[in-house]
Amino acid sequence: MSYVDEVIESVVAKNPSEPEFHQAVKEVLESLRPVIEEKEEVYRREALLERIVNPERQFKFRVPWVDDKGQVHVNTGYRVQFNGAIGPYKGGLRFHPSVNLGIIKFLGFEQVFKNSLTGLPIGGGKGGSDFDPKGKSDREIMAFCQSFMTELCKYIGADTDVPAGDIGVGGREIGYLFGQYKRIRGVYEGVLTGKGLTYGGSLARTEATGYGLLYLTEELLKLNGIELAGKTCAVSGSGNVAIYAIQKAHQLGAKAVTCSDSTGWVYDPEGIDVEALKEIKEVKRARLTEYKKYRPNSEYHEGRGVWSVKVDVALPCATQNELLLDDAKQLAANGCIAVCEGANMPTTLEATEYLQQNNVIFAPGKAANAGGVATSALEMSQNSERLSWTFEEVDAKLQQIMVNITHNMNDAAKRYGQEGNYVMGANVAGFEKVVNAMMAQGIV
Ligand code: NDP
Ligand code: 2IT
Repeated sequence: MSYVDEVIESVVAKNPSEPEFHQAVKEVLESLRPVIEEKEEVYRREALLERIVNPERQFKFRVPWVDDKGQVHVNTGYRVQFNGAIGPYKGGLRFHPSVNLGIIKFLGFEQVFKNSLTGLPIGGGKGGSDFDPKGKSDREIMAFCQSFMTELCKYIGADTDVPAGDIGVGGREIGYLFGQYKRIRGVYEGVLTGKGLTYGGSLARTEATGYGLLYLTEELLKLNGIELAGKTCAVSGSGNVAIYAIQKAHQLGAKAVTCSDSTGWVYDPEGIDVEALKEIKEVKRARLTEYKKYRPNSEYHEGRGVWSVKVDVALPCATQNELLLDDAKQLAANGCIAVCEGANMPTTLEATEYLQQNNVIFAPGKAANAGGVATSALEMSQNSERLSWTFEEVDAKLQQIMVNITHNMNDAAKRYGQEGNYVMGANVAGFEKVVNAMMAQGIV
């Protein structure tokens, strides 16, 4: 059996009930086959792949908190420090009832290669909790965040592990988490990114993932001789990534006509109204049913359905496995040119294969959504030098990073004779740097 197949088999056997982790490992290792086969003997002797698929360490802890009625609840907290070969562990925290160790491991594994692709010195990690922030008061959110950080603060630090936001964790949560870290550890340091601008946050971090997604999409289309301006886009999700993806799409002359949340989706043929969306989601923290009040000509539908709309570009920005084989078929049949992933692993393996086989340009999340973590690394730089850069400075660096990622994944795919296979290109480009660093640092 080939080394790749052996390792995939052992990951499945040793990590039962973690299908998302299996999926992420398969996607990466399958596409790295030619790279690994070139050096199979060395890699085997070094147990390189076994080291790559095993987190360096993982923490699981109890998070008790009290609700507004005095009832005590207990959630589970996680932090997985996946790979620290190229820098301090870096990656977001997710608060969502679906969170379990397998989800955090898939996200941490992806993060290792994504962070490497940014070209910046950050290792890979991820954390979170099965806590559900929906419908909770501000005080309940604060109580949870303080309890979560009381445990997490033992394992993190500006030079060791630097968490940030992800699903269910935005500016409000980062503020409460930072306050509690500072209170317990007594250190004012850049231990989290995505902080508020008055206490060490970076301009453009809020916008970075969505903006970066569009910078990469524009560059990738350009490489393929296509202009983004004038194209229509379907966006899923209506959170941090989706909102700023829609905003940047409009700024670049494209039109985003959909968005969604976990209960339904909106079709606005005139283009999604970003200010309305921001007010509904960032201020009122309400459902998308509200959108029609702002835009009477739009349609609201229950359930899922954004991929049924005829568009040129699809930008999944909600969650994992939200774009299925049937959706891929429908998008391709409707003439969709490109799918670029704003979320982490939103497209299933079968859907990805179908899109690639049907000549739909496909940019994997670890490249396409890397602008968020890249700007987090820029926040870390600013914290280290105790300075703040202007919005324009950060945004220009973000643009350059996304352009570089686009070319690096394109070149890596070409080097292995698989031009246009950006899944392979991104995995190869991300893997090479991490493996180099690991080999140089010995068996650790
Ligand atoms: P938010 O919490 O801000 O928004 C998430 C959005 O996705 C909401 O509209 C939410 O709807 C929807 N959603 C979440 N889970 C589900 C689900 N199970 N089914 C249907 N809809 C769902 O998160 P972000 O925008 O930050 O994150 C979105 C994606 O982007 C995630 O995959 C995340 O890992 C990835 N990402 C985020 C980065 C960042 O900087 N924030 C960076 C790189 C990637 P509802 O509110 O109804 O739950
Ligand atoms: O998936 C991701 O890259 C993030 N949620 C952002 C991580 C970060 O450290 O900014």
